[in-house]
Parts: sequence; C-alpha cells; structure tokens
Amino acid sequence: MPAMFLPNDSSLYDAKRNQANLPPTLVKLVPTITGNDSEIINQNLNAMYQDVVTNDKAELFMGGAYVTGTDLSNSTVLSAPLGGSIENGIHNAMHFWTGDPTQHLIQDMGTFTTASRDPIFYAHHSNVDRLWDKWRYGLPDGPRADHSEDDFLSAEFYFYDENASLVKVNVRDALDSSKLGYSYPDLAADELWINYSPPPVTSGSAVQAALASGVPGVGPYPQNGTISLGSGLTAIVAAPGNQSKSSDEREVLVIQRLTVTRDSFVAVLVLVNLPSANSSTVTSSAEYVGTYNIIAAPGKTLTANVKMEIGDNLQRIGIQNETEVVLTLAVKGTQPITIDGLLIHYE
Ligand SMILES: [Cu+2]
Repeated sequence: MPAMFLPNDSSLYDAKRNQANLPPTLVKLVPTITGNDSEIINQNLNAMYQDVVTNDKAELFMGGAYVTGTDLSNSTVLSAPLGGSIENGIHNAMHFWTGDPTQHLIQDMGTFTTASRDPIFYAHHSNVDRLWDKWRYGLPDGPRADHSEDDFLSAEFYFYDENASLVKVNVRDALDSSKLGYSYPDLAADELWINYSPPPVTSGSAVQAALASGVPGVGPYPQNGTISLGSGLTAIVAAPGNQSKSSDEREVLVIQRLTVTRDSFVAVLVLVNLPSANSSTVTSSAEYVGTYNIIAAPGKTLTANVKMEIGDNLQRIGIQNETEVVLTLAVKGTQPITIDGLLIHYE
C-alpha cells in the first residue's frame, strides 16, 4: 500500500482497512501467503505470472463475454459467473487484503457494496486497467486478442461526465486507451513477474503415490454427483496427455459447477502434483495453478465453471504427457463449497 494513503488528515485516508497491512507491509496476492519477505515476493510474482502471463486468452484472463443467451439466472453484478484469472485471482485478493477483517464483510474493500468508499479502490482499479493493457500489448509472446463478440462489444454503460451530463459508452469505445487519451509507461518492475519462471518442487508424476494412499478419482460432470470440498479435496483427474492440440487451443482445468453461498470471504487454491497440499502450501512453485477468490455478497449463491490454464504448469513439472494428474483444491475460509466435476481438456 503506497504510504500516501496512510495520513488520516488526507483525502486518500480510509479508517476501514486491515491495520496489519498498512505500509510498509508487503501485499499478499494469494490470501494464504506467509513467510519472510523474499518468500512473500516470490509467491506474489507467481500469482502475477499465473494470472496474467499464462492465462493468455480473453476468456481465461477477463472471463467469458457477456452476450445474449449468457446464463445469468443466478447472478447479479455482485455475483457474476463469468470472471477470469485477473478478477478472481489478484484483483479479488487485493480487495480481501486491503479490507478490515474486524468489520462486517471485511469493509470497505472486502465487499463490493462498500469497496469504492476507500480511495485506494480507484488506484487498484486503475492498476487492473494497466494490467489489462500489459496483457494485451506488453508481453513477450506478442499482442493478445480481446473478446470479439458483437454483443459484448455493443454492450452499453451509462456514466455522468465532468459536466454531470449522462453519456453512453459502448465496450468497443473503451478497448483502446489511446483513443481515451491516456497510455501507460513501461515499468521495470513488471519484468520481474513476466519473467518469473516458477520452478517445480516435484519431479515425475505423483499419481502412483496418490493412488497408494487412497486418493480418489474425480471425473467430469455429471458422473460424480455433488462433492463437498470441506477444507480441501485431492483427486486424480484425467488429462489430455500427448493428444494433439491446435495453436489456438489451451490446456484448461475446469472446476465444474463450483457452488457457494457468498456469506463470507472464501478462496479455493489449486495445486497440481502435490497430493499433500493444503491451504498452507507455499505458492511460489510451478505446482501452483491459481486461486479462485470469492468476495462476500450475503445471500447470493454463485455457480460457476472456474477455468484456469494448467498446461504451462504441467510442462514446467515435466508431466505434460501424463494422462492423469493429481489435483488439490485447498479452501481458505469456512463457507461450504461444492463442485460437480473436474475436467482438464483443450479448448
Ligand atoms: Cu475491484
């Protein structure tokens, strides 16, 4: 948190922040992170790497396009099932980290109905916009593509301008920041997470060891019934192995029909090839896939197919040709979560 947000006589001040996280405390971009400064930094760099670098398609990074026919039957602005890695990962983690855990729903930043009461909200969201720009144009593999669906590009939002006049903005009008009159400078610090290159801490498949210790198999929906995660679930999951993949496909983990009532903050960490992983497991290695952070919105039930790119993880560990892998979903929080299946496939 920049020090300028701290003085209580400043317009940037907000009393409802986590008092344990004030400057110069290091941010934690996964809510379970512990350790000394270098351990925290490496876990932060891996969170950035996984959420922004490896989730390189629009649906994975920013979530599904909001188009006619999208099933939002159990959704509101507070409970959208379409989020991607940046929103559900580092963005939500920052809301959780900044809000005051002694306040109802971790206000202000920890719940979306009060988040914008904290001036840091605007700096946070400006940085999310900057990271989108970085994702789109600034990574080594070249420019990436935004959603192209016409419904999405034509979606309309209404704002008041600086003269208090109502103006309409289409999504397509907001894709190019240079047309909006601003751009972002290159920051040397971005190179740290872009080039983080998470090292594996395992070698070889953990499937045999997991089988020997009784780890169950979990397949795609609907063959499993409904599975309660409790504090976590370790499972053996089928993977495409050496099936061929076209250049526009990615190897994606889908946590199918994850369902939770959002009465309090809860997070699901995903780790691969670590059968004994739990919510205390260090997340700086290639075995860390990502985190699905769920911000509290009381009474709202969310059902989502959570998607995360996993091919880069499997490649780095050297188990990309295996037809089964061990997955662990570790839960931080007490809100009951169920899933209906686990699927790793190309899409
Ligand atoms: Cu936000």
